[in-house]
Amino acid sequence: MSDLTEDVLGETVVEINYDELIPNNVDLMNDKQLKKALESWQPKYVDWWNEAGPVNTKDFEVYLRTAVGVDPKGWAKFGHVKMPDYRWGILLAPKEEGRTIPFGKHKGEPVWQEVPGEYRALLRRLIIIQGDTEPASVEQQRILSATAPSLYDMRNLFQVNVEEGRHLWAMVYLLVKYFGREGRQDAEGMLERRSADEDKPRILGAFNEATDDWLSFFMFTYFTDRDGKMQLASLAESGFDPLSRTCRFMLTEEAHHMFVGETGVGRVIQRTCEAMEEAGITNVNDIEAVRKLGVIDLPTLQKKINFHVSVTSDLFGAEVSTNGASAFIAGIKGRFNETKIDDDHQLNDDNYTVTRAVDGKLVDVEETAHNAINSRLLDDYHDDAAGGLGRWNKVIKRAGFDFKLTLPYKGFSRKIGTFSEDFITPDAQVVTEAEWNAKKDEWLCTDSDNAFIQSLMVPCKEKGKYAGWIAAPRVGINNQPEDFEYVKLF
Ligand code: BYC
Ligand code: FE
Ligand code: FE
Repeated sequence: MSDLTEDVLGETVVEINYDELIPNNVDLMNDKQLKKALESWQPKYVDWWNEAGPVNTKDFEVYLRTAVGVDPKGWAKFGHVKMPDYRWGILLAPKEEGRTIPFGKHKGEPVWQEVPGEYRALLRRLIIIQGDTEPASVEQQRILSATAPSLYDMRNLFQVNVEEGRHLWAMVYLLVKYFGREGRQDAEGMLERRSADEDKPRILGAFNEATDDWLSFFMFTYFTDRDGKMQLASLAESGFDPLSRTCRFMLTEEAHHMFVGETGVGRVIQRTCEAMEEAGITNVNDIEAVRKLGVIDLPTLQKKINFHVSVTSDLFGAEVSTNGASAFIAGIKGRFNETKIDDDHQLNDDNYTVTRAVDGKLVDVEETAHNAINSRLLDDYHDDAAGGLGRWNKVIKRAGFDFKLTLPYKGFSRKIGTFSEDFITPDAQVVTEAEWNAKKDEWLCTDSDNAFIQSLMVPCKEKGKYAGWIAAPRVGINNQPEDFEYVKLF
């Protein structure tokens, strides 16, 4: 049996062929060289997964969704899968006939199906950076299954992990298919670097931070996977069509990762509010009293938000960047929602306002729109991230507590870019280094905050049951009943 069929245009293979070692909709069967290169990379990938992926999960059967098509309605099939038997595939969104480069100096020209020579280095670098984050996140999350607060959450973790693994496949496909011998070497490099390794760390800062408790995991999937969304959306606009198509399909998976984060944090907040209500606590800042209930106090949640927003903001690079300008002008990386923006998409005479700290004050400075591409994406990210906070705050308000979670100012605790030398508070005050250090423990988790969170990380493996610090989800995955066995542990 073969699922391989051609679409009406007879050109793009849109169905996925699961008969091959590597499920794909890129007609791998008829591209001998690519097939050979990927089949030689595949066992190394599996070795990497076994060594650096989720610990002690070899025999688990997990209720996973697997992509069976690239049609947005109905691409997923659900079923229990033994983790190492998961089929990582190469899936691109369908080709859009007649697509033209949507922005930059080549705007309006037909999109590239091959790498344009003059942009080869630029493209390769972006694909490597994108690819590197994917296995990095799996490595960061590898120990979490041991302390999962429920089978439902454990399943969500694994779903995110296998899809991040697939995202690596997506970038490796591009490297191997379009960048020859160098690309094949880059593909090897993806499996050699390790998150937080002293000698061979992952490329970007946030991907070397620890994600060793479940609150960090939920914050990561809400805030850092959202950088994934913004970056992939910008790359989905690319004039290099294979990159665009790859990223468009990746974005459909990204939505679930952020759902896991948003609902995860929301359930933590809900449980905390319930516990405070039951205990008759009205002062949400009475951290001692709240922690005695075995739930995470709201001020600590705010500190976690502050941390994850600041390290994720660094992922946007310097606000003012000639790299960002080059990628935009070349038509390689656009803005968020580029094609929906109503302007000339070239921005040759446009400016963008970038904020800097000057003499103890925040001031707005006009930069060329090209140089400020990263700054704009960071601003779009902060707007996008605000939505979930609004919904989290509703949970707190509905429970009758007077407390509001906020996004820290974009300049807070930055290591990269315009604010990297400054000391800025979460509410956007420029202060001295001494003032900042004196207050730091009010804004970011201390060792004792982290130790408290860790103390709650006791696994809960009973069907339909949840650890005491987190509420049950409102609905099951794929509408499964409450006591569904999301992971069969062996
Ligand atoms: N840490 O001009 P600059 C995801 C480097 S997340 C360390 O400021 P540029 C996911 C930079 O590489 C999405 N180094 O920045 C989420 C450059 O080095 P070189 C990932 C950093 O290039 C969750 C130098 O500093 N995708 O998918 O304009 C789970 C100067 O760079 C950092 C992408 O990022 C940092 N934070 O923009 C799983 C998209 N920031 O080359 C997955 C592809 C900068 O001079 N990448 N540097 O040695 C890009 O678009 C750009 O490379 C960046 C940086 C936006 C990251
Ligand atoms: Fe990803
Ligand atoms: Fe993701």
